Amino acid sequence: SIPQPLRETWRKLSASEFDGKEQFQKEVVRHVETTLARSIYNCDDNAAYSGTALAIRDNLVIKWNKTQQQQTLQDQKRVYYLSLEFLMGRTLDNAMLNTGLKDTAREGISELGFRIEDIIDQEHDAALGNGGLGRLAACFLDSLATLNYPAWGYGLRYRYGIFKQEIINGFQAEVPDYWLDFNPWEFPRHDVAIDVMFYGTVNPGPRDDRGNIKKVWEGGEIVQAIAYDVPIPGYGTDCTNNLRLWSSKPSGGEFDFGKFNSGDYEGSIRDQQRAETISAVLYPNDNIDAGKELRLKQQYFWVAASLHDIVRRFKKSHRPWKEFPDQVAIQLNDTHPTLAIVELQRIFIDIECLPWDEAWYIVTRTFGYTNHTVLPEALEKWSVPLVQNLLPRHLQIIYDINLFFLQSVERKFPKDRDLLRRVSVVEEGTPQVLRMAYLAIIGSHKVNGVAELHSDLIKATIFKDFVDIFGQDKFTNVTNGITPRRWLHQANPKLSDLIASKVGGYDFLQNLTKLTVLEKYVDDKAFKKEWMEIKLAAKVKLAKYIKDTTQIAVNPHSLFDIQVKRIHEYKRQQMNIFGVIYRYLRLKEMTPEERKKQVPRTSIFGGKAAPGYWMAKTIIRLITAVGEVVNRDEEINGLLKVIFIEDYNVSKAEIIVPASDISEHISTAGTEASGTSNMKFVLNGGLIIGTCDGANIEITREIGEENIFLLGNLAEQVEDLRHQHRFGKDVVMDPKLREVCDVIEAGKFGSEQTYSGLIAALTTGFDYYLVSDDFSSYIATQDLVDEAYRDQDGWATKSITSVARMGFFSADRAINEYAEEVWNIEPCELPKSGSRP
Ligand code: GL2
Repeated sequence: SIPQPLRETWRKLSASEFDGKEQFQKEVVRHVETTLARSIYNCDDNAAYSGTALAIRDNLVIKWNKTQQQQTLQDQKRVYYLSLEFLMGRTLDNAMLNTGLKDTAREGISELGFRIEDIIDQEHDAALGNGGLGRLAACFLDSLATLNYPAWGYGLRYRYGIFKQEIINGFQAEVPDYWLDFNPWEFPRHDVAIDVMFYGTVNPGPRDDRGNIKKVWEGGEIVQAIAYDVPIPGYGTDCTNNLRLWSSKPSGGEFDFGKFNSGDYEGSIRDQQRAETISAVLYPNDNIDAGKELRLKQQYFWVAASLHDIVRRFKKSHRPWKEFPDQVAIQLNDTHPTLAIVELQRIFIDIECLPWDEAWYIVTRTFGYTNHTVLPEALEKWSVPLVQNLLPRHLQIIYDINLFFLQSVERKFPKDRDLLRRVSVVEEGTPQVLRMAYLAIIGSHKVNGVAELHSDLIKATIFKDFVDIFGQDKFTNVTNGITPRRWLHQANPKLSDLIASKVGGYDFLQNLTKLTVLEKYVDDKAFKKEWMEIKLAAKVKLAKYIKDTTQIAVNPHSLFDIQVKRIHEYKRQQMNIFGVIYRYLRLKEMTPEERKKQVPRTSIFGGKAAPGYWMAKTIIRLITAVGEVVNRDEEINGLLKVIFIEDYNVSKAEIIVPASDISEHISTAGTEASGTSNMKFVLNGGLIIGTCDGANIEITREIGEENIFLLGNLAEQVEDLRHQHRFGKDVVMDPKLREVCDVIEAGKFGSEQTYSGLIAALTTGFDYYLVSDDFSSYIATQDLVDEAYRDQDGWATKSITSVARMGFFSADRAINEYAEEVWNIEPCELPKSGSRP
């Protein structure tokens, strides 16, 4: 750092934020001309985007530096959010809104000859996540900064994010998503380089102070982790937190010069590529555990680098180790970072030479674990031989953690051998596997689910034994939330402005319960009219997007029925498309007079299927095939359209979400842990049709049963129904569904063979997801939706009332709950802009 006497000079010269339109313009032009080496003659939208992003970034960086200095100075407890996924989407618009620069930028850029919307549109999404879990992490970062919490995110800097989806001949094809050609939002920190070891052996070393023989893990392959930092601005505050993403590179040089010089060019770069492969690509599975070695490498690489960083920061304070949990809270976003528990224990006992019990006490007070799923196929299990080979020392520590845990269980529940078998981290079998969720529970002081039903379910089912062992208090619920900044203010500025005009300004964006004021206006005719006009404008915008990208014209006055999310059997897009087919069949039977009475509908789908998930890909194919038949059927034209929006992602969601009349959240009860798009749609004045699952239940409680279309069997009925499917006598398919299947099997949507798996899942596959059981209820509920939509005034009432009651679902509320119940952290107030720490 700069010597004391010179600091005054330094301070005088210190960079300051631009202020006002002209200074902004000056910065944009300067960046276009000098940073990009472009000129007035070749500045296109893309260059204008880069110039704008760089100008906004300059201001952001100044706030970011101040925040980091202040947080270091205050030296409070921090939270570290470990997530393998951060589905950030675009940054520029969000950064402008959060820092209050949007209006300045809009005007400034327009005088330079560009439209702000076109510029925003140039940005590539940062798509480092699969779906809800990754987007939740991004919303949480926004809230942590907005609420001034000292918090860091830690993740991986994938060179390729989630693949880009193309629809070719109706089928999904995957294209790599290389997003880093120009990314002004990251700052490489080549000085923050951490060596991470894999493989190797564990050997006896020298004796420690207490005379015990130390274990030395050595001789492995070393890969370097390089930090890339991303500033995360809060809304209406200068607080700008840090997201640190690790990139892998070979340790000790680019490539092997020995091999290079002897002519072995391929060999010389092989190690480099091997190292770089670790952070090369995001695994594209949502709610499925693939168990691949490279994935385990990613996990350890990220966890080891992050913990090294956290421990190093703590050591700078020269506090005793026992104060570690008073300074550090680490949240495990799902089981993906569970090795952090083992790594911290390893650092304490092998490197810092703490006694086991002392170390373990600190470890367990540091971690919190969030469970995001009960689906058995998503629960992570690592094969013991794999871990033995890749992380031999960690396996020993896991065995010890497990042994001491099982001994404590034995003391509490003597001779219950089956209990010991059930709760052991090591599951017997060939090969043995490690149950990561169990390890996460044992190593954390709090375990939470993400919606009330989900938190109750994990306590009653997959983690029941652990509740008996550790007691109720260790298990809690934190219902998910979403950031209203991105999902209302940014995505739907007109609605945000209208709301602000009624609830007394934009404070509601930081205190979402202020939305309740809107209830006063549910009978205000002028307000309702404006409300519905804004909804229509959003539908017109989406219709234009659909026309531009698919050449299909949809009627913005039709009922927009939207289901956008990852394609998964448990989310039941198949039930939706079966329902669409059923509707089509009814329309075909009608006389022209009867048809005139029908509510026109546009069924919109979007979402990616995991590349290896064949059934999900078949569902996409059925949707596109139904579209091909229905959209060109002139007889019913206008009454039904079926659209599949290619490559659904965060920036597309920002167009789609404001445009929905009804959105579908129809998972088999008990399978969707929470869901968060349900919250986004309702916050934008869309109604929902859904099952009693995940956060739908709490949404119903908040907005009222009269404002939601619920359907289907309840979670507590699911097991019985599944049993009946397998062992019951006269199990017959719902007749309406039978009719739909017959039409598919008759080849109406192309070769029936394409769909044989989908039909078989309902019949010989015992209909695990209960499509047949819920189908009648689904169809009947869709009829109620039509009925309600005919009454546009009543619809507007439901829409406004629902928005007014959505305050609970702000991610700010969720973060405050974590801060209080799990992390025990306080906000860090920054001095007002202008003054220096
Ligand atoms: C998920 C759940 O499926 C989803 O219901 C939940 O809203 C999110 C965030 O808590 O987590 N779990 C999971 O593994 N993925 C999710 O989206 N991928």
